[in-house]
Amino acid sequence: MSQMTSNTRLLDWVEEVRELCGPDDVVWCDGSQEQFDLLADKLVAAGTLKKLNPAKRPNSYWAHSDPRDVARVESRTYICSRLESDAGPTNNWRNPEEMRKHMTELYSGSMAGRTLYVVPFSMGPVGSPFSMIGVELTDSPYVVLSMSIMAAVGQAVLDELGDRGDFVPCLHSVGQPIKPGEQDVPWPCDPDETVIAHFPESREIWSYGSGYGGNALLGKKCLALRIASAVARDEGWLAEHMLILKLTSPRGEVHYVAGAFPSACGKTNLAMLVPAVGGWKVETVGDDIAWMRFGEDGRLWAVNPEAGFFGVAPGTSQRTNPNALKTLTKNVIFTNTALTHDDDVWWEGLTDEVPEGLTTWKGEAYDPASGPAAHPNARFTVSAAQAPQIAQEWQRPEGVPISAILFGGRRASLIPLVSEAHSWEHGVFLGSIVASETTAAAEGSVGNLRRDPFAMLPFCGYNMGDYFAHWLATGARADVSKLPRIYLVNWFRKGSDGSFLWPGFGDNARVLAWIVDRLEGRVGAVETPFGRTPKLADLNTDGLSIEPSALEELCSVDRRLLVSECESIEEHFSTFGDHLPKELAHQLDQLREQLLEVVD
Ligand code: OXD
Ligand code: MN
Repeated sequence: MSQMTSNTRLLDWVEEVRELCGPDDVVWCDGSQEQFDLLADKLVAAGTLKKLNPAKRPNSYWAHSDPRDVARVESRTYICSRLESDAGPTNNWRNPEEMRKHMTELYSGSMAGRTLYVVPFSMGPVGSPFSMIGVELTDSPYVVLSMSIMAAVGQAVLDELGDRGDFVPCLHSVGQPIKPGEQDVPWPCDPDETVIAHFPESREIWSYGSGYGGNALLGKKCLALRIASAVARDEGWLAEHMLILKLTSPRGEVHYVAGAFPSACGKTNLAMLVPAVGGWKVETVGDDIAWMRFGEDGRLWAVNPEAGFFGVAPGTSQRTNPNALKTLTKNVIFTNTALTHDDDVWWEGLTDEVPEGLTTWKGEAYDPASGPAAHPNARFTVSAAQAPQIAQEWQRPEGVPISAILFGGRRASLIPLVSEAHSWEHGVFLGSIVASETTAAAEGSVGNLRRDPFAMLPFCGYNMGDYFAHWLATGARADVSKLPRIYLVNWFRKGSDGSFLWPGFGDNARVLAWIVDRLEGRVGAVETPFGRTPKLADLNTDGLSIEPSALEELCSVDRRLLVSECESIEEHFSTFGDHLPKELAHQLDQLREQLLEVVD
């Protein structure tokens, strides 16, 4: 298809990339089902996709990647700001001019023998004043299909862009040109040279060498988080790695909750939760990203800029996330799951029994001795619109007003099941110290902490210390009575025997219910060093078999463990040097004071 715009900036850029990368032809994506099906057929013929059994999973596909290209590569992800201090201590930095030079060499001729696809996309509903338009130029048809599910794509976006509208240029090449006479491979990539570069000042993304997930679907982590977070700092809003859910109480009260959790902490499960407590309802607005800004009413409103879910498949089951399974019944691209003998998908955790005759994610006959059947980072890509529990207002241009923000990590000890921050500043402190703990089984040592502030460690497009300051400034210019309340949650606390104290999943609704009771002013709380925790009688435990002592332990804070926690937080904070806001150092001092009281 020929070009469908007269936007000269876009036309000039496409021409420039065509000359640099040297594809055989250029195809503009119109967002039609017809074009989607045509590309899918092409990928089936090339061996990249396999069509799944239509009787079991209509219009769905299975892909398996090169084993060297299976996840986001944080070590090769760069923030190329002019000053290194603007990237900060948590990001890899490269001088923008040096990076451009290096990558221009990589891109030179990199699309030979391939087609260059022009994918205009909108993060957020087309036409919403809060949406951001990007254009991804890619030589991967698999990326085109995935982007078409994850964002609004095609002519409508170009129409919105118009002649002079601005967009974020997102250049992507898998980095494996096809030489004349050479046969293509099902999953081209160049892992040794992979680079994912962000230029926050000029708002550009350049990605080379990987065809997988966040490295290649550039609207998600690259645009909607890294670039958007830098834009949000400049423009006074928040671009966050957060789910958004709609919670309706048995009384009919509606509250929208946003939540930031590091990877592997059940964010998608929480966003799609089926409450274990009667009368409560959870609906999904988004499972990964929230853009939040103040509305005219002074409240903080959140938009999910994505149109689909790119979720981790392993561990998803009838018990952990029944809504996800219902969402995945048709129109899905699965990547790196296992394949069943009758052309359906399977992954560890889906069923207790491993089916006979599996093909692994590597395309080999399954042998339990040689590792899992599905890659641990196997993914589903599916439209959010077909999720049965999607909130009807999920694409409302102005978003939804947020009542509460959750921060959670995986902590076997110390951090209570739930605690409420005393203030916005205290909440920012709690967000800044989010961490996940490695387990003894995996690492041979307990208590190995990885701090992941606001779950944004891999996704903040500028200096994380300045990001903390931006959060504090956001609260400072708000009407305090209208700010969301902030909560720290921890579903992963363990007892002395090493088993989880809290059942998690649907039972996490009990914690959400307590939060609503707090928001509605119905219940009191107990003061702890991390904020206010529930009075045990206020937690709804109907139908939950948990010992009162376990519940008490879950909500308690072992002040002795605070000693090493404070040292660890100090060490974490020290990495930000003079970019650390004084307020956070002050919050740490206050935590320490509680410690002194105990030692005295
Ligand atoms: C994701 C992630 O893929 O956070 O959402 O890694
Ligand atoms: Mn994520």
